[in-house]
Amino acid sequence: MIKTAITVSLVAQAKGGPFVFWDGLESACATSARLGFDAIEIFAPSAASIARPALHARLKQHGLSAAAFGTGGGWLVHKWHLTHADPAIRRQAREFIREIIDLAGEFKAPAIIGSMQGKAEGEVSREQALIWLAEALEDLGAHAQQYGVPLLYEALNRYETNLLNRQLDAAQFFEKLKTANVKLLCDLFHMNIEEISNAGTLRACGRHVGHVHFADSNRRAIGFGHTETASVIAALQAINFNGYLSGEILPLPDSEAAAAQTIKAIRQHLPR
Ligand code: LER
Ligand code: MN
Repeated sequence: MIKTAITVSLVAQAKGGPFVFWDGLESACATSARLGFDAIEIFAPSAASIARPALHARLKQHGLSAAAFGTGGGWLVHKWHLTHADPAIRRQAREFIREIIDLAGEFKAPAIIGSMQGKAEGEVSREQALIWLAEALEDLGAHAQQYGVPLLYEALNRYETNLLNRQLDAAQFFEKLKTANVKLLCDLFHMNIEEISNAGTLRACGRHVGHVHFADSNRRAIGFGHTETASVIAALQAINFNGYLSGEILPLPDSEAAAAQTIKAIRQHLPR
């Protein structure tokens, strides 16, 4: 069954970014549960910043799960990433992500590699960056396996990275890895920039699709832009997707209205 989630950012440096809730875990959990979401997706500054027993208790109290944990705090707070020219920074990036995989694993949730993939620039060729990215996905994907969750890799649009911008290119890249535990995070906002067809791409990626950032063409809640949603949902059903549709969107006109529109749009297509 397809599940529903909404994003909460705990990272001050992410201000202005595409996250719905910004006022801490308690209010995010209370509003998400009241609106009927299954889970929250958490963007934290680091693994150590999360009080684990308190988060377990809060999720339980509200009947919520953790859908996923972002790792982009490593980029926003420290400017670390996996394809940096400096080997010490690449190592710090990998350890930062490994710690979030361990945190997320405790919540039976996957970690997401988005902005932590970095990009090819300066003395680092794209060819070299893709070798480092593959090494990191191999290592971290295998590391996540002990928790029975995948590692999510997000192909970002051309304005954010020059590594892998299209979903099928990323899926084909995974097929060269020894681990089968790396899955796609398909963000419809990035797909609207890069793909010929959102639905056709999801169908082509099939079993590789692990998580969806449910965002409209303008990065607002689905229904507030011009993305054609019925065909996307039909494609996800056709590939037997049973992960999360997670609203990683701008909090417009405000957080609660963006979250309410997200769940309304999902229920229009997937009635309970
Ligand atoms: C993160 O999920 C994302 O979509 C990126 O645009 C953040 O840089
Ligand atoms: Mn995203």
